[in-house]
Amino acid sequence: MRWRDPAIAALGVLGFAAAPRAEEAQVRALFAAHCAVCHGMDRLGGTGPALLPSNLGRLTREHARTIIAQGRAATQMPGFAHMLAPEQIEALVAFIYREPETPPAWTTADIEASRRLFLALHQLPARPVHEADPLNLFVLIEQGDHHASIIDGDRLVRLARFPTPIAVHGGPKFSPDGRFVHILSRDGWVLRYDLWSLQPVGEVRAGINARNLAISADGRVLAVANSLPPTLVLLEAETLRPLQVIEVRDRRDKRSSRLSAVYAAPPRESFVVALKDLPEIWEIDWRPNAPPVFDRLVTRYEQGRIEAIASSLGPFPVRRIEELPEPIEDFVFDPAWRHVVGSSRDGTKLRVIDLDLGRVVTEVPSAGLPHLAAGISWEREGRRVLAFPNLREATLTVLDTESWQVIKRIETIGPGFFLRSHENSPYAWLDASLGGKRDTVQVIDKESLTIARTLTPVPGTLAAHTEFDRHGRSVLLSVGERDGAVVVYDARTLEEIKRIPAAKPSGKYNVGNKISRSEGTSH
Ligand code: DHE
Repeated sequence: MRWRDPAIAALGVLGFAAAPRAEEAQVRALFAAHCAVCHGMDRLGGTGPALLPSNLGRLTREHARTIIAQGRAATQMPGFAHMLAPEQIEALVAFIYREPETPPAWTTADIEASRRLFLALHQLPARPVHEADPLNLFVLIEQGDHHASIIDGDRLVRLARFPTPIAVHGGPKFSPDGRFVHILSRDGWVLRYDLWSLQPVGEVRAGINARNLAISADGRVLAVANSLPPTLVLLEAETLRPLQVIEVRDRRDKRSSRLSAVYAAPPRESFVVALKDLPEIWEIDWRPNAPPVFDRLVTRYEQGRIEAIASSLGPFPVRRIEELPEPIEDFVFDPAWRHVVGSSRDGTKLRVIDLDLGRVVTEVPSAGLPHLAAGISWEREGRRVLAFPNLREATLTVLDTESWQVIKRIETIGPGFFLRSHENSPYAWLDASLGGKRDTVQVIDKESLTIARTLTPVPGTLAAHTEFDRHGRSVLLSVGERDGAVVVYDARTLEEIKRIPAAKPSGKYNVGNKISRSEGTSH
């Protein structure tokens, strides 16, 4: 696979911001001698991850220093303490956290050059090579050694395990028939994997630092939201061929913006994109050369009320919703896909944006930095509610989706990241991984909005992401760091039924729940 191939270590040498000349030459020489073979002379990554400030955002300098000195367990990164003096290690740390003088580019040609198709569609079997229910498989991301596992959701056994790009983040996205899964790494690599024949079929690098990806409801187009460069990349899913690279800039072409996230809105036949540095949301029609979303809206609403303006950028028309009070940090759709609920940067306000009218229609005060991407909904007392955890407050917020009023803030044992449920379950599961009780999850009664059970699967060990199987019978919970496990619970009795060993398991994603757009999971 390409991200493991040293040949990808690119050759171009980028400059970097001012440091005294002799020191600069020395650190360059050090980097070239010891690091470039795996991380690329341009620091864009190769067999090792990219070493640019945007890609290192989650790594402290202290940790970086330790990794350079002592290496990184379960990776090919060796320690250099026996070869390099502490000052040299320090200089390398300073170097990799320095912005390049020229922002690195990743053009359509770079994307195309990184693309490899291992197997074409006609070379793949016509039916699954395994006996498991293809719609009850889980894709489990194991960050400990950069692998993914395919778990049979009925027998709760591992069917396959394969290497992924380094540092996979966010939800993989499935083709509408559930056959293919697309996995994205923080360094922008997309891996397409066939869940019927249990083998990777292709890979491409869509950007240098990516946020997330989405897939169109017809399964034909993938959209990758990048931070570096600030682009939205549209790929043909079957071949991973770049279809269009959209530079994210304001209308006057003056300011560019990183992207926060892209999500698919199937009833609208569009991708909806939140911009991180500009107060805009974009909607992109995923049918190439289709009439812009704007034109279709005009037929439904009188023109004067529509504030969005259409602009056409190549074959995929972009509709801009502009002049929002500030950029949207994180968002979730309402169950009707008409509105997005987005949070302000400081997390003190939720803004409900009507996608058809193209403007904010309601503001709701909030606190604790809502994690809206983790939001799920369900029917309660004849009304649909939307619930989401808060990253800086030990609460779960429950909103009414008609009045947009807060029904309840449920106090929990600690701030959490992930929330999950299923149509067939009376419970929602929430971790507390951002607080002192990171080994504990809580099970919330969706009707009474109270805590039904508090579970600590392995005391002292991180317990985080959960996902139900497609029938809502069992719940799989990621526990632990390097030598961790997926702990399986009976969704009704809340008793543990099995442990599947896993290397630092993070997210796991059930095919059936994802392709049916189950109300209890993220999309
Ligand atoms: Fe995530 C999903 C953003 C840190 C694990 N995370 C997402 C998504 C976004 C996001 C926009 C939705 C993508 C999708 O599914 O299409 N995450 C962010 C951040 O902005 C943040 C706070 C900072 C950052 O470093 O980017 C962040 N995320 C983390 C972590 O530290 C986590 C716990 C460990 C990790 O892998 O880096 C983490 N994020 C996850 C996981 C999902 C995710 C497991 C998928 C959730 C799901 O069930 O769909």
